[in-house]
Amino acid sequence: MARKKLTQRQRRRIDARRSQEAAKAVSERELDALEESDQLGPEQTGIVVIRYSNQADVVAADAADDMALHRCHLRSHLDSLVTGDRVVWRKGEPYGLVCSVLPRSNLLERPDNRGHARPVVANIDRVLIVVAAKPEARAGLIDRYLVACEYHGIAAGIVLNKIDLDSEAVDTTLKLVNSYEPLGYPVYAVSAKTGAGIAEFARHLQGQTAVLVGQSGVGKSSLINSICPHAACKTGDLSQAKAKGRHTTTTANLYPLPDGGWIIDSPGIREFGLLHINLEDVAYGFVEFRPFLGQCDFRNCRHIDEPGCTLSLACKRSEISRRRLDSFRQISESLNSQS
Ligand SMILES: Nc1nc2c(ncn2[C@@H]2O[C@H](COP(=O)(O)OP(=O)(O)OP(=O)(O)O)[C@@H](O)[C@H]2O)c(=O)[nH]1
Ligand SMILES: [Mg+2]
Ligand SMILES: [Zn+2]
Repeated sequence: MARKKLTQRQRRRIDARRSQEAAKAVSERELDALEESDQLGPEQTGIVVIRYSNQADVVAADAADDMALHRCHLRSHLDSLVTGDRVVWRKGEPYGLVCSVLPRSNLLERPDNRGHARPVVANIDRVLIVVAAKPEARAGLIDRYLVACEYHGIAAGIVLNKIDLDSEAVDTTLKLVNSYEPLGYPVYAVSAKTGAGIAEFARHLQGQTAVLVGQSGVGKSSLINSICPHAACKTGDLSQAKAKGRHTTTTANLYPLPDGGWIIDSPGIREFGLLHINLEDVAYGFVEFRPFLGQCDFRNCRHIDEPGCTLSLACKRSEISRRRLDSFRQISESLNSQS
């Protein structure tokens, strides 16, 4: 059945009602009373599995004993809590309480509709960029993700999913993803549908916290389902006509891996803004450019058409690829139009 579209007014009314309920649900005084009552268990460490407006689902950090999700209230100072955060929390029925957040090793953000940074996931060991032949992989998007990973100092890898599809399209995409391997990014070619390459991929994930990112419809949730038998992530059909994904996953969600470690499903995104990142950081985010940086004739060289630009020269000598240099220039242009 087709879902009816809400009018703006209806949506505003719903939002207002939700925020009234939220305000009711988390008065600090009630949380004080809860904390002082004997209804909560002892403090323990946990990991945020999914974040709701004023609550979060938490799993015990030592999940080997207890894989259950515990819905918890949040103290008001914990407003920026995201999936992957390590927290101190206390078990309780029906709700436990998150008392504090432990220091983060990193935080990935993306811009919201107004261009403000919105935190998405924290404490990531590895970002895995998932692409497919359908929806068509966009090299520029891969590069933007990689720049963000390099900026945050997070290891990255590339996963080509749906290798079961029509071989010509898969070959083109494979060529693209394989070009990242010499740059130091591991590449995996898999099919969530047939299971090809999945066992080896899963072995590489063991013991880490990885987040799957990438366009909607590339099969991030399907991959998690094929690796974690109990995950049961919702997956969505691709619109055949446009070969363009709709967003099925709407919030970041963490799943335990069968042999230890965690994997995070994230909502598909079309754009990956590079907030707060300047041109130098972008250039540094192209790892193979690094040996050439700081050597252009002009100190403030933008590496576009300046004379004596070592990047342009390196490209002419095929020491860096034309495609990656063009991609760098596109990102640099988009930074200009942001500021
Ligand atoms: N042929 C083929 N189809 C796949 C494969 N993996 C996923 N799909 C299909 O691709 C579609 C999208 O899969 P999802 O797992 O929902 O994609 P997603 O990346 O999680 O999408 P969002 O949640 O919207 O970001 C579904 O129809 C899946 O059945 C695969 O390996 N081969
Ligand atoms: Mg999904
Ligand atoms: Zn230059």
